[in-house]
Amino acid sequence: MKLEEKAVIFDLDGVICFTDKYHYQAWKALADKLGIYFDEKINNRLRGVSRMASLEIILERADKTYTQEEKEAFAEEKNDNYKELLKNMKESDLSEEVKTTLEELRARGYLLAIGSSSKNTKFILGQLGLGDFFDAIADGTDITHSKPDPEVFLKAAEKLGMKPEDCAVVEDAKAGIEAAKAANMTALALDGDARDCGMQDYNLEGFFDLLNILPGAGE
Ligand code: B16
Ligand code: MG
Repeated sequence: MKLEEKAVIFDLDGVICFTDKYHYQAWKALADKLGIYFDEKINNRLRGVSRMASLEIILERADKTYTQEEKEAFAEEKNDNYKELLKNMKESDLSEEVKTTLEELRARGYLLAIGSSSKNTKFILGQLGLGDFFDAIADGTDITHSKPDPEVFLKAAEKLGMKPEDCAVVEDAKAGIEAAKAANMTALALDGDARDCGMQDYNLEGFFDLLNILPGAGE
């Protein structure tokens, strides 16, 4: 398959980098404190889902209900803990495969953007040495509706000045593939439940496979 798209929008967590273990540690600390069962399988359901929606998934197993104020305090506590853990991320956490593929796509003339649910996107990109790399960033701070709503990808396309149909999206989560299709974009599944959801246009063999299907933005 060869695509004719002119721009590529990347999900962040699970595509450019891997923060799952930090999300897991921070949510686990909160769940343990509240006496709620939480494991890595439940953590998988949080991929691509917003912070408050993630909390609601964890609270499904709580034996009491919490007020909105309490929930916001829980989310803030988790995020403070998570941000401390993110300080461990460094430039060497960006894989050579991701780095060289991104550089080659840029050399081939593609516009490159991030479309992430995370409100910590800019901090994470900075830690990875990608603070100034992307042509546009749309993240959790730009949107009111999280994936599977298409808002974050439509916002990224708008910031790039591109039509949705000229954008391909790279995602690891089902919610992200659904969002890409709802945005009328080409959905490329990299991993995880994105590959199992049946809504994607193409399964990537790995990040480098982008170079096989994206021959050049002007071609
Ligand atoms: P934050 P993505 C998502 O990022 C994560 O996959 C998801 O697990 C997390 O809950 C969400 O960001 C919000 O993150 O708490 O940092 O705002 O996959 O859309 O890049
Ligand atoms: Mg993701």
